[in-house]
Amino acid sequence: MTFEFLEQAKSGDRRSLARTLSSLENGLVKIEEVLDVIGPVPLPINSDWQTLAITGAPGVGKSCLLDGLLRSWAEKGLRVAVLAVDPSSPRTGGALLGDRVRMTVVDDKELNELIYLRSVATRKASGSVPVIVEDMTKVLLALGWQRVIIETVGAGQSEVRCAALADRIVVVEGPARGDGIQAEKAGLLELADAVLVNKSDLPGAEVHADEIRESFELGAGTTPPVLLTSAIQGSGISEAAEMLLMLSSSGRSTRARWRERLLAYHERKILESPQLDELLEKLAKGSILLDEALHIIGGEHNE
Ligand SMILES: Nc1nc2c(ncn2[C@@H]2O[C@H](COP(=O)(O)OP(=O)(O)O)[C@@H](O)[C@H]2O)c(=O)[nH]1
Ligand SMILES: [Mg+2]
Repeated sequence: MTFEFLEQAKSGDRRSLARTLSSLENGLVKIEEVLDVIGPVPLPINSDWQTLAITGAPGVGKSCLLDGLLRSWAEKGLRVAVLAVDPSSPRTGGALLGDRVRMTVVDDKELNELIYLRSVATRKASGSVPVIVEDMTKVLLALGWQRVIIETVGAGQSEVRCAALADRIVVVEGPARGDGIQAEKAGLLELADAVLVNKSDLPGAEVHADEIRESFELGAGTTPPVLLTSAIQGSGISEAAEMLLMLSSSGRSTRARWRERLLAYHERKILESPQLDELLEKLAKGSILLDEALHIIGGEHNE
């Protein structure tokens, strides 16, 4: 089967790029088939990251921040693509509308050539969302997008796993709400290479930044940078853009990240097993045990 749109995506046509990504999302093509046509994922240059996750609770201002960050990066001539993974939008099943309205940077005629925005429709997606995001990221990098940003809500296993795919993770927080840093937040902060405390125009932002810095000081290794930003007022954005571009991995998050990647990889193996249907059938009938099913899936790849 030939996929003409892959060739067209390779020559820079955005419609064909969109079609390629949708085809991955809907399970109509395999990543290997796509890369066969468009070419391999380039290796990173020096120690620069290729993928950055922006994660945090809904409403903290990730999309607004990204609008400002993209502007700064595009002004430097970087080609940046964004994958917005946001299951919270009821209308689209992704965040297309919600995100597009605030992304003013794409209205800029000089910069929009350098920016590509795409939402991942998490409810429509056929396979596991982290797997789809991983594949889409590969395609974007292979097509010459220099950096890929993954915007994802920092709650829920699938979302955390999407973030863990990235080379670096920035956690976005809002002002303090007087409840300190509870377990769920601490778990997310464990993955952070940097933290942006947004809405610094509102009271409590500095207090919260201090709380986060203190919690980092308790851990081992270098502490991730914690910066204050106001996406609405535009303050701290160019500093944050600069800091993020140079960001090295904090090291302390490495284990937690590999844990998520290992789980995602395992899930992928299961979902992509050619015997999955058959095994589910047998499990349902009670003719095999879970252990046996896992063993069969594991064995497929060692033959
Ligand atoms: N006061 C204030 N509001 C902000 C700031 N950044 C974003 N917001 C508002 O917070 C809401 C959620 O922003 P959005 O970027 O969609 O958050 P996301 O869900 O994290 O992507 C919107 O109403 C924004 O206008 C900020 O720096 N200060
Ligand atoms: Mg958003």
